[in-house]
Order: sequence, then structure tokens, then C-alpha cells
Amino acid sequence: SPQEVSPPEAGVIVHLFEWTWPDIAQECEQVLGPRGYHAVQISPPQEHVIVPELGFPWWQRYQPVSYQLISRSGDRAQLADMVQRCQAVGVDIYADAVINHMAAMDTEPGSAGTTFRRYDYPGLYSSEDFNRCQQPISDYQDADNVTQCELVGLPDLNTALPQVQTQLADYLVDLASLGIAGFRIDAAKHIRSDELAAILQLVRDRVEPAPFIYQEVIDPGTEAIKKHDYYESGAVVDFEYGRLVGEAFLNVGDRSPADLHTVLSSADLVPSQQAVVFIDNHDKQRGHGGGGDYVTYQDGDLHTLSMVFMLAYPYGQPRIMSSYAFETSEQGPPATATGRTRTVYPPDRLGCGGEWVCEHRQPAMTAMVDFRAATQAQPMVTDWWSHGGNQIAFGRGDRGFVVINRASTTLTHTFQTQLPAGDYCELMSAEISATGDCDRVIRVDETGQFRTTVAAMSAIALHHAARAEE
Ligand code: LAG
Ligand code: CA
Repeated sequence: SPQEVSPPEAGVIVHLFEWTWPDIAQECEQVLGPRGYHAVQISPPQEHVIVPELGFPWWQRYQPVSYQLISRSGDRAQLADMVQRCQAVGVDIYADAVINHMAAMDTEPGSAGTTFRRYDYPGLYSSEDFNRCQQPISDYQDADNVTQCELVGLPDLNTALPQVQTQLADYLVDLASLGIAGFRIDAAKHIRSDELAAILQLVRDRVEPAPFIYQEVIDPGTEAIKKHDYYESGAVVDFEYGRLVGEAFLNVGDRSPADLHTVLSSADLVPSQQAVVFIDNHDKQRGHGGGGDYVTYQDGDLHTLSMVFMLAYPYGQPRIMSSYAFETSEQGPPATATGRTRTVYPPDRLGCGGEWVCEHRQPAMTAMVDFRAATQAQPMVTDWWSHGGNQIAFGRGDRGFVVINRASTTLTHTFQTQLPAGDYCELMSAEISATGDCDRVIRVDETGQFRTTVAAMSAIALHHAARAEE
């Protein structure tokens, strides 16, 4: 029977890409808990390759050497401490689980000091544990090729074997024993769905409550492996959603935000209660994972507005990408010359808005995390409105209303809503004001209408729980 998955109201996930464990602990206490974030996706916590000759790229983390919890983000004790501290303020931790393959680059010992060779990882796996293909994946129309050959040349585990399934389940159970509440299944498309289901069943047999599972299945609709093959194991990350929203906001071809409600309603997306969605992820923002037209922090206001749309629109469980600034696609996080990651908090105190971008701290993001929580009980879109291609608005019944002006001109209009009459606090401006006070009050009249002006390339949002003081 299909696994229970978190409903969309379970809240917003933030991917703190390449953050260290002590930084994540502080971020939970100071920002994520107070602001109502639901969970953090962390970078893969296991031992990984070290590649100094390429300047310690981020993708070191996707080449596992062993399942010792010693990585660029910190050690086992730091990981355990972080999970506890986040849990204490109501924030769950989801680990990125790299279980399809092992490390390819074997010239240096791994991050925990383990010496290994391709197809031979001491105490874990030897050559008989790997698939026989041993060639890079070359044919996405052939399911066996996709699941049994090597993703970008990474040694492909034979996940049909009981000993491999047990080894992988042991790793995930170990993470769960530290309090980790869910897993992003990396490269799920490259693991046969029945074999992945068997591995996850071994985990569920030993972990209570069952971890939240979301599987990385990039399905453009034209390949042998389909996202629905994976629904029985949990949630699935929908890659079409972010592409469709991105193309609309970028005005690719003749697309525009005005068409989005129709386009999303008719697209072949993962069912809402089983979908994890994003505007950009760590691959798409740098042209990895197949590339495509996705909007990223480098697009500035366009990115903010796309994210506002995702957080306001009642589909799937949203994941916010929290980036570090980069110029080249291989570039790792801010680091010393020896590859030690430099931190947001002490000792380095780099802070946010520079080398660490921290999209999740933007006022529009924290406002919309609040909006999503306040509107979750109303899953319908009401009063959809558009003017031209780039000015849209919609309601969430009597719970909330959002206006997104992606045009380069000011928008003044009288909007129809289902909101009860009253004085509402405009959420974005409240977040921006230093005091957190309600800077801008919008009055909804007895007929549910309000008239307002929205600046070019900006948005406003109202919800029922943020009324202005009488
Ligand atoms: C994923 N999802 O399914 C990750 O989101 C994605 O970031 C991972 O690839 C991929 N699956 C495998 O876990 C990343 C980089 C690759 C990198 C790989 C392994 O996008 O570029 O490959 O991690 O580190 C690198 C080199 C390749 C080389 C390969 C093997 O870039 O040129 O062939 O290592 O040595
Ligand atoms: Ca595989």
C-alpha cells in the first residue's frame, strides 16, 4: 500500500546547502524555529572524497567513501548536537542520502581518513557488490541502463543484493538513531523502484516513527523511468513544477505567470500530498542535473517573486534553496585554502547576504512561510486574476490573498477577495520594518474588496491571522 507522506501543511523545507553542523544548530535557534520553518535538508553527512586539485568542489559530498559521519560539515558529535538543538525548537532534520553509488575518485583518502579504491571500500563493499555494467549511463530510454550502469561514472551499487540492502539500511537507521527525521533519496531514478522500496522497508521495520522519504526522480516525461514508479515508497521531488514556474517568470517563449494556474492544473505533476517542489535546487542553479530554465538567486527580484508564488500556491511541500554565492559551477562553499568551510556564525562570522546568500532569511521568504502556515487549511485557489502576462493575484478562500507584480510598471487595482472585512497588515512590509510593526495597513471592505498599489517587481500578501491593531 502507498506510504503515508507528509501533507503540504507539514510546512517549508530549507536546504542549507554545504552549511556546517554548528551553523545549522544556531540557525535553527535564531531563525528557523522562531520563523516557523518545518525542516532543514542537510548536505550528505557521510565520509566523502576530497578533491584538492579542483579546489574542493561541492560535489565531493556526492561520492561516499564510507558511512562514518565525518564530513566537510562536521563530525558525528556535532551532527548529533545539531539534530537535538533543532528538534528542541521544532525543526526537523532531513539528510541527503547518497545510496545509489560510491566514490569514483580514489587518489586521496576520504574525509574521515579512509583509504579506498574504486569498487573496494574497506569493511563495506568489494567488487561483487557492484553492478556489472561498469560503463557510464548512456541510454535514458533503457531502464536497465539507467539503474545498473554508472551515473557520471560513479561505481553503481548492486541494490538487488541482500547484503547491499542491509548495509544501506544500517546507514539510514544509524542516522535515524541520532534523531534525523527524513531522507532525500539522492539519485532515486537510478535505483530500481522495487529495490529502493525493499531498502526503505528495512528501515521502516526498525525506525519509529517512520522517516519522511522524498525521492529524487527527474522525470521529464520522455524517459523509461517514471516518477509514479516511486510513489509507493514515499514523496517524490517534482522537477516539472519548478521548470514551469521558472519559465513563466522568465517569460520563456510566450509563457507568463498569467497562464500558470491553468498550466499547473493540467500538467502531469506528482499528486500534491506526495510532491516536494522547488524553484531552484543545488544542481539546477548551476546547470547540473540536466540543466534547464530555472530561476536562481542570481536573478534577483525575479527569483523572489517566483518563490513568493511557490509559497502562496497550494501545491506540494515547498523547499527553499539556501545558496552560497558562486561564479563557476564546480566552486565549493566559502573556504580556507585548505578546504575548511568558512562559517556564517563564529568563528568566521561571514554572515548572510554576501558569500552566504541565505535566501531563506529574506523578508519576503519569512513573510511567505508565515502566509503558507496561515492558509494551509484552505487548499483551493480562489479569485485568480491577471492583467497582461505579468500581473497576477489570487486568494486562498477566506484565509489569505497575494498579488504578484512581475511587470516593470506599477499596478493599481481593486481586488476581489473572500477575506472578512477588516484592517490587514501587509506581510512583506511588516517584515522589512525594523520593529516588525505593521507599516502598511490594507482595508478589506464589506464586499471583500481592497484597492491598492503594488510597485514594479514586487508583491504584497495578506492573511487572516495578521490583522492590524484596532
Ligand atoms: C544527484 N541527484 O540525483 C545530485 O543532486 C547531484 O548533485 C549528483 O552529482 C548526482 N546525483 C550524484 O550523486 C554531483 C555533480 C556531478 C559529480 C557528482 C559526484 O553534479 O558533477 O560528478 O556529484 O561527485 C563528478 C564530476 C564528474 C565525474 C564524477 C565521477 O563532476 O565529471 O565523472 O564526479 O568522478
Ligand atoms: Ca543504480
